[in-house]
Amino acid sequence: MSTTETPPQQAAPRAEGGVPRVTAALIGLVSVGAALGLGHLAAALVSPPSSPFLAVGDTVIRFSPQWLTEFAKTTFGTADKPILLAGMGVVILGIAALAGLLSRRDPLVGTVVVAAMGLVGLAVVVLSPGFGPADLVAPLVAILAGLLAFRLLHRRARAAAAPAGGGPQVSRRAVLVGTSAVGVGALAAAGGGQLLGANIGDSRASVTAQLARLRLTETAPPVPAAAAFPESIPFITPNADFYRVDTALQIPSQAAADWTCRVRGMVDNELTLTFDDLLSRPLVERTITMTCVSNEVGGPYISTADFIGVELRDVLMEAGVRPGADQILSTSLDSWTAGTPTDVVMEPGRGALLAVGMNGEALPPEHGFPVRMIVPGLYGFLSATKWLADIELTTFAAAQGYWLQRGWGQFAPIKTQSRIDSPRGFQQVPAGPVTVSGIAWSQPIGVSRVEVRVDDGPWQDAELAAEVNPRTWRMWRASVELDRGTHRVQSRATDANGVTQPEERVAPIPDGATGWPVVVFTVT
Ligand SMILES: Nc1nc2c(c(=O)[nH]1)N[C@H]1C(S)=C(S)[C@@H](COP(=O)(O)O)O[C@H]1N2
Ligand SMILES: [Mo]
Repeated sequence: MSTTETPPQQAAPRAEGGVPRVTAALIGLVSVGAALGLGHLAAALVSPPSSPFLAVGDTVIRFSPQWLTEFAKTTFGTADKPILLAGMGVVILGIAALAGLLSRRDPLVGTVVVAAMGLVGLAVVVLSPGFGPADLVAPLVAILAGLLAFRLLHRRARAAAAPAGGGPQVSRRAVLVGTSAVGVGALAAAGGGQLLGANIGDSRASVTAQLARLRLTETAPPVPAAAAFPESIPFITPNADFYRVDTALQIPSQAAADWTCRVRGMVDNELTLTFDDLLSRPLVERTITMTCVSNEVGGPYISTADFIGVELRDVLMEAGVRPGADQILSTSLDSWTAGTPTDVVMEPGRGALLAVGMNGEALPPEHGFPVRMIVPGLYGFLSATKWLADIELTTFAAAQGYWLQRGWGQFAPIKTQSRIDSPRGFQQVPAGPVTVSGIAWSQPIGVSRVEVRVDDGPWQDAELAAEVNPRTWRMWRASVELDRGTHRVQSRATDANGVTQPEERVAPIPDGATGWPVVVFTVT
């Protein structure tokens, strides 16, 4: 009879809600998680920059307006990248969960959203600088993983939500367990990709061992005790404390054995350098203070290390720079670029390096392993390319480096500056003589004088520690006698030519901050 032949539609009311809300959202989230995780793992195996998640982050950085990158740098400092990635993760997974929620009865919305996100990842990877066919693997793996995870999990969840007899029986518990398992797998894949991508430890260790065995043609004299006062910061910055500034979301990881760098463009003899070529050239060690143009007056983006490397000038002489090639355009493995004035690097005695070592080790991954450029006296943004991949001799008329395109200067020699390190701002110091101390720098000619003044009183000469070389910072201190209460101390440095750092406050953009540092503290 017709009454016993219940049409399937009539059973539908029991499953009307479709997949429970939490499960539905979780399925969206976990599926996109699987796409990101497996995409990251596939990229680590094939071509690390092709990780769709990181490629999207790189693109966000590349196309961010200049005020936004400045805001991020000044607000979050070196945490700006983790914060960007975390923010992106929240947005992407939020959309994914929403897509899951909208697919409680029908997988269409979720399928379309997962596919669309995958296609955005694919497009971003394809349009990234340095794209090659191998870079297709990771975004395609991501799309497949996302769609497959979503369709399978959704089908199981629908089956569990359907009434008994409506199809293959799946318990709700099994759905949650299966979905969670995919989520855990996604996290494991992402973690595995992260580990694999960063694994250049063996190559670094062997470079460190090689550097220890090689005879240097010039060694940096040990820093004399007289170069610092008891109250000074360490003269040589340990690698772990060396300031770090770059646009890299994922540190490029290339083994030294795989490194090559062409020296090409407006040269008579194009060169292709390997890492062994560099080590077979005369190696020099130099103590150099590096500074970032973004450093505010009193800021932390300055550090000093003993760098080991090859004279860049000698390499360029060998390549034969053609007349008119006023720019050395260097490119990193992550497609960042810097345009260095050729005449500065070619100055005899400037001491620009293709550096391979830092404080007795191979370069740390975050400071440019295996090879970086360093030009004493120029801010890093136009000279200190890390993870060096290519050197092209060209003109400023023909090409612009990364930060020049974003409004920073074409020529930016490091400005003479001083910084007060103690007392710290708002510190309470006991009554009696107070020692004010700090650093001053004027690469590459050196500092000849530092003065301090308290509460706009007369300037008084600070005591200078011994100069290590004119390419490094110089330590200073002064003793001041003060009444109880709040005081304001300032400093100013004078370079070897007798030029004093200007009082006028100028922002870092486009070519470096100026102004006298001020510290306010209290004598109790
Ligand atoms: N590949 C690459 N190299 C780079 C950068 C970068 O973003 N990418 N930033 C430059 C800037 S602005 C500075 S100040 C120095 C900082 O070097 P450090 O991180 O070793 O201190 O690296 C330079 N080299
Ligand atoms: Mo910088």
